[in-house]
Amino acid sequence: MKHQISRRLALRLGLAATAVGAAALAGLPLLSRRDMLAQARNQPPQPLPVPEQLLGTLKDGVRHYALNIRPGSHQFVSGITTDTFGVNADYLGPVLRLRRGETVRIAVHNGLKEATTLHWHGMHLPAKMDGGPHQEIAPGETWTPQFEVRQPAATLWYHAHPHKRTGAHVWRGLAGPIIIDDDASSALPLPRDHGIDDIPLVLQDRLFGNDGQLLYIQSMHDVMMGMEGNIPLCNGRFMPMFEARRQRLRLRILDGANASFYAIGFSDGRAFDVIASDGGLLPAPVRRTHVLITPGERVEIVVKVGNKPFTLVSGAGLRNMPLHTFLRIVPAPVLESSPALPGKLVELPPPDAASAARTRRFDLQMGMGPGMMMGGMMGRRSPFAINGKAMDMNLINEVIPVGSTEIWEIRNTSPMPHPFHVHDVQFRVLSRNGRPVPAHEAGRKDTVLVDGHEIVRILARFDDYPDPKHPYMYHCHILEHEDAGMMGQFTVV
Ligand SMILES: [Cu+2]
Repeated sequence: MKHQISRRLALRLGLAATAVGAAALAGLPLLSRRDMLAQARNQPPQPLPVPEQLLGTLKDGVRHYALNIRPGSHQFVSGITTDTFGVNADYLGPVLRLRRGETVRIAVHNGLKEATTLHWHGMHLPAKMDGGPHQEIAPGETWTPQFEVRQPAATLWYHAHPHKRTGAHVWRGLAGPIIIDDDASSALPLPRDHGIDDIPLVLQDRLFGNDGQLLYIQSMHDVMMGMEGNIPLCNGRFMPMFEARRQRLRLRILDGANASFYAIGFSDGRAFDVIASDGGLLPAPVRRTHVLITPGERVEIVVKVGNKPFTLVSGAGLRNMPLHTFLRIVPAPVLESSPALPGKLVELPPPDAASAARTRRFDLQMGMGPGMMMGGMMGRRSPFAINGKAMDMNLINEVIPVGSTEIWEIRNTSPMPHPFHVHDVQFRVLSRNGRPVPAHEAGRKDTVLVDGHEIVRILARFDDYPDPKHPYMYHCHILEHEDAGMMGQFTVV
């Protein structure tokens, strides 16, 4: 893994520690990482919160769900109460469980005092159901999108996506997992008992003041680098513990951070199998000891438990990377058996680049000079742009004919890595700097890391839902970059 991480990326992974220094320089009160760790050590072991599943109610052939966005108060660390936002909960939200082929209707109520939206990250659906910045829900209002689930089993997620305030709302807690099931995945002998051997894990980090409240953007540094915290969180809790009762665990891992990259692995260096990427199952399990995930990305992994406690960490054994512990896993005295992992999972033909009608180029731009910084701060010109333009709600940047297949060439003109996300589609990654990507990145994806000065080519099909009026978004998934303008809009017509 070491050799696969560039120096730029290693520097980026080491940035979390500098957030504390930046806030201290700004003269802000801070509960230090050491104080928070001391507090945590004094608490009894905290069980892993497993989000409840929302199965919906079938009525006249449509499955109905209700999500209530609301303010809350939550203990990330035992004994410290923090003001938060949540969805049907104080912080984060339930698992929205969908089935391929069904039509779903989701009543999203906004119980906040400010407008927000809820975006279905990774879903293929009509643009006006997408929950992007154009589908704003006013305080007290309910938005009720309806769509058919037309894609394979996968772990997706939902999160707030209001114009220029996505970072602030997600930081506060507006996010949750989506799990899609289908016949192909149900037929496989994979762990599938929610909360027993099939666990969604939302990995994040947050920065706290010494009053225990969340601190958000304190300086231009936080915008330029993205907002990183001093405390790692797993399902909204600091270093929780999970008691494993079966021999194998399936972990559906989401990088739900605003800006942090996590090199996921286990404390004892044990290998695990990656079985799914963002958009669903891989053709076969891929054996790894580490997987890098960046904001918005998901991996599903299956790990053998064994008879000793172990921890899910980021950065273990990797030079120049901070070590975060996300989850402690403790085996029960006697483990129930799990079926062996199948050697083959689903049919997934390799991408056919020759089917592309055209290549579209996207230059990710991040002005680094003092002039650009000042311009950004004075509101004259954002230092963040794609193809020379910062996000403009009234500008459709790209128009794509329905039914077409395209290569998108994403060129990072900055030294800083950016995870690039496209709404509506699950794409395939063709190459990174002209070279093929590793097997765990070669499946269905909706978010892909573009390292500093790297060129990544992806292949996407825009199959249906033509609508010249309602756009989809593409953007950097470092939320502070997105909010600062590294985003554009496309329509399918
Ligand atoms: Cu970015």
